Amino acid sequence: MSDPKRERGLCEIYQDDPERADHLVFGRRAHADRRGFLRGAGLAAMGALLGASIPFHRNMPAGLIPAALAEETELSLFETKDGLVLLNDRPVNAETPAHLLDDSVTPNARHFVRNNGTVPDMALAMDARDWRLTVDGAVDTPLSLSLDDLRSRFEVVKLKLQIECGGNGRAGFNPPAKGNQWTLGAIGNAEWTGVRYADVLKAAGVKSEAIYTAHYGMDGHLSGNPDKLPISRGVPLAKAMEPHSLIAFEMNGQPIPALNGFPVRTICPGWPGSTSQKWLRRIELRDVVHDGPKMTGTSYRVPYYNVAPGTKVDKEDFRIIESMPVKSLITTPRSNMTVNARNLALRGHAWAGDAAVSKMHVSIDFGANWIEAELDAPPNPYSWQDWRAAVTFPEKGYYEVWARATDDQGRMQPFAVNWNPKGYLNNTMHRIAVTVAA
Ligand SMILES: Nc1nc2c(c(=O)[nH]1)N[C@H]1C(S)=C(S)[C@@H](COP(=O)(O)O)O[C@H]1N2
Ligand SMILES: [Mo]
Repeated sequence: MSDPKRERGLCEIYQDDPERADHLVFGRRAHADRRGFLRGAGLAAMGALLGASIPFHRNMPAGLIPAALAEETELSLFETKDGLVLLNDRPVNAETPAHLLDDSVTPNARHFVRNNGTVPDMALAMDARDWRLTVDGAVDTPLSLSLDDLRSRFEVVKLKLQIECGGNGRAGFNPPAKGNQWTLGAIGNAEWTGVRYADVLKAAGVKSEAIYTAHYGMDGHLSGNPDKLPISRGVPLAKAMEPHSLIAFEMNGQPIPALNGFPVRTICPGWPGSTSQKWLRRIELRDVVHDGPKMTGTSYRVPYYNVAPGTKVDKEDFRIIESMPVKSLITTPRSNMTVNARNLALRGHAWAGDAAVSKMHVSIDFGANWIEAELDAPPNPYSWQDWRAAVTFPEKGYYEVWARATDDQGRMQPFAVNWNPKGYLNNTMHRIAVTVAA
């Protein structure tokens, strides 16, 4: 993939700190060979990486990153992911097949990736020494915090939190909506370590006029224009002050992976994933609703009334999506299984944005009868909840298992969800196919 922005970024690192750049590009192997960059072991290592010798290597300036590698670095991060389906490589977008989301806590390698721009150099280098978080705008005392400041000045908390892309399920809409054609897998529930968003804002002193937050990340715009941001969203002050909204620096006990926002991101759980800003560098408190890229127009917005499929809707009639709706997944078994038994154990997870899930049902007869599943309480609010059920098929043949969660407000997943122009909030029931052979 060609990505001028990223290539320039790497060259900049080479100029500033060639040792770190070598480490980033070649890994530990070339690290010690820096002075012999294009001789001996360094040359051999580079030849091996390029898969060919370099006839003109004597002319190749030290500190020049081979174009072949510059172009591959970001996408090669995708190799740290396990079984994800790549929907787009520029920007990188990848979802997790439902059966790979079986764990109660989603491993880093299985957490989906939704990028709007390019991964910043700091994340590629996994080096946060120079990182600072600025907190400014409508605050009494603007702050500039290092990672150590975050850890030492605030209480550190660990929470299991679900992040779901607002467009998860978009592939199910007809007429189709533009954008990534997510099926089911733009959802994850990792354990995040960080500090409470509220504690950081309180330390800065929230001015009375503050009503909305603005999040700024370090990722690059796809155009390569350094003055443009790929995405900058925010939340109403009340959501930021919610005790489960975090400024997180670890994912499942590890530094946050480069693709998922190293070194620090916001987590505003239960809301569209776009409010959980990756590669965070600045939080601004504003006295108006934030108007950064992907906050305005029809981004992450739906009409406030139902419309027929394909309807053109006036821009004024769109509202910003806040809580995501009730939803569930069947993670065992995977769809399209043939089983040689009449009894089948099912399990999965259910979640409901700001609400909790109170009931979980499954059906094996296209929704004519519903069997109540066993549903666990969440380990903490905003975690998804595990469920399990056992079903018995009356005879051999083709079946579908349908799963339906109900939240604590009595709202249920629909069989078919109302269409909207940008293809958000698809929370139709998950259906899997099961063939019973015996
Ligand atoms: N800086 C930045 N933050 C971002 C994004 C981005 O492109 N840049 N994508 C957002 C969107 S749309 C989603 S759904 C989540 C996805 O988080 P993940 O990639 O860790 O799964 O990150 C959000 N935060
Ligand atoms: Mo998203």
